Amino acid sequence: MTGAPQADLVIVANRLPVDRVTQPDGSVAWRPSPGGLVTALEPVLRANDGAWIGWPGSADDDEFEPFVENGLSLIPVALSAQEVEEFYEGFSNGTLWPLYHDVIAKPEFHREWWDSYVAVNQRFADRAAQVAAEGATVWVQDYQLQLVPQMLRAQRPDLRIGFYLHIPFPPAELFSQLPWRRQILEGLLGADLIGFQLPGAAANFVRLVRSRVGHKTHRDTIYLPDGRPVKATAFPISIDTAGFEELARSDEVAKRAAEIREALGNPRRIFLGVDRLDYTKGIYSRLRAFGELVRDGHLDVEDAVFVQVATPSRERVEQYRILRDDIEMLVGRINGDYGKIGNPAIHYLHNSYPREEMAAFYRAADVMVVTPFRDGMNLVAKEYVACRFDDDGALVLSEFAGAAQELRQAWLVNPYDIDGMKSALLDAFAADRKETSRRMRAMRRTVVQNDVAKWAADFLRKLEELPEQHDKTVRQ
Ligand code: ADQ
Repeated sequence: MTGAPQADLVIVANRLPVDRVTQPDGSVAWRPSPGGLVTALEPVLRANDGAWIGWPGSADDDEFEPFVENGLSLIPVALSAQEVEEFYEGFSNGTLWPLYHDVIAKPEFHREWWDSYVAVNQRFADRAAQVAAEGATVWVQDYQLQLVPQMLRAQRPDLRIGFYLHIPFPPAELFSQLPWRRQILEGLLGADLIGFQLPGAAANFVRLVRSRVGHKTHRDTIYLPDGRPVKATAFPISIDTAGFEELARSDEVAKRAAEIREALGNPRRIFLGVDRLDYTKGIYSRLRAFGELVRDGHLDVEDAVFVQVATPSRERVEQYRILRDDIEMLVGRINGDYGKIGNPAIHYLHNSYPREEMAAFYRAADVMVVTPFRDGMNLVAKEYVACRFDDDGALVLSEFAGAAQELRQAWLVNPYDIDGMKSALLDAFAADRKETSRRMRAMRRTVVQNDVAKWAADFLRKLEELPEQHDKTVRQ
């Protein structure tokens, strides 16, 4: 065992909250990749001698020593190139991701991928077992690590174990396709508390456990044969609302937002889409809907422009390459058919941007268009709302995004219904200030009251409250 610290709170996630970069002289450095999760957990981690276990993000056989970055204790787990292919791109993103998102794409089932998933989960569990102090709390994150709770409990029954699934949990009819369905359910049941984005996902899980594993259940509680209860509960995730609002209010972002509007030719309305380039996000259908509105003369390219920011994602997975080609062909076709010199209908950016630039996009946009076919939550919708401190701007939101259960005042759409999306886009385009303010004010209340810090605190509090033999508690 390497000289890892003993931690009272351990986060186990596929990725570390830093990226490994090799500098020109060949030495290794770490660049923080700040996301909502680390922002929310940082204070609790610091207060509890916390540690974060994760993969540094590049395939390499070297095992790195634990290190401290920005006061956070980070513990890297190495993946070989073959494991990146089989565990990460394969089982995680080629099997579980499409299966858990309503089989929008066809999941592939390969036994070698599963073997690799088991081996990598075991490695993460072993590392957590070494690092966690007696009676510590371990919080495992997301679909890549669903076997870790059980593997960890087998070695360390003294631990308090939580698990959170960031993506949807599918209905029994779909989940049951998985050849390893029972192992996954049992893997998760190693936790004391399993968090989901929505109550429906938690109910799917409880129902599956009852029918496939045969355990007794009552509401959100599952009773294991040894008497240990497991809770399956919804904790809708959120964002660093105050942080986004502060950014959006800054002079730099105001200036940059004005520059963006200017560069776009100061159109009457700017539509904005921001997504990882993923087939669940509904980018193609939304651009088609917009293109048809321009084609049919409902929108004029001098009046309305669509900015689509697509973050490069999973570029080595075949389905993602095909999707990128399809979207880029569609953008080219729409611009070729309906654009004018200096006025393309769609501005398409395939790039990642710093938070400041994202805030400037949100501030510049009049209509935010978020139309996934299925999405655990969708943070982009909440980030847009957080940045609209002037209570202006319209949100068009898919009813199949988890966020739709909270942001009821958005223009809700069914992304499979292109005509329905067209009328929602037009309504949002034409809405007057009174209407947009009424809706935005209500949505802002929700996002201000429920930020990511509250999400993390609610989960950890619930985990602490569970009637267990544990005696240590996490200081909040
Ligand atoms: P994702 O599928 O990645 O997350 P989402 O919730 O929208 O989806 O989060 C994307 C994040 O990436 C946002 O914070 C956004 O600002 C950022 N981002 C997007 N494009 C970017 C770009 N070009 N440059 C920089 N940043 C960009 C998964 C689930 C979601 C769930 C989250 C959190 O699929 O449903 O909401 O986890 O649980």
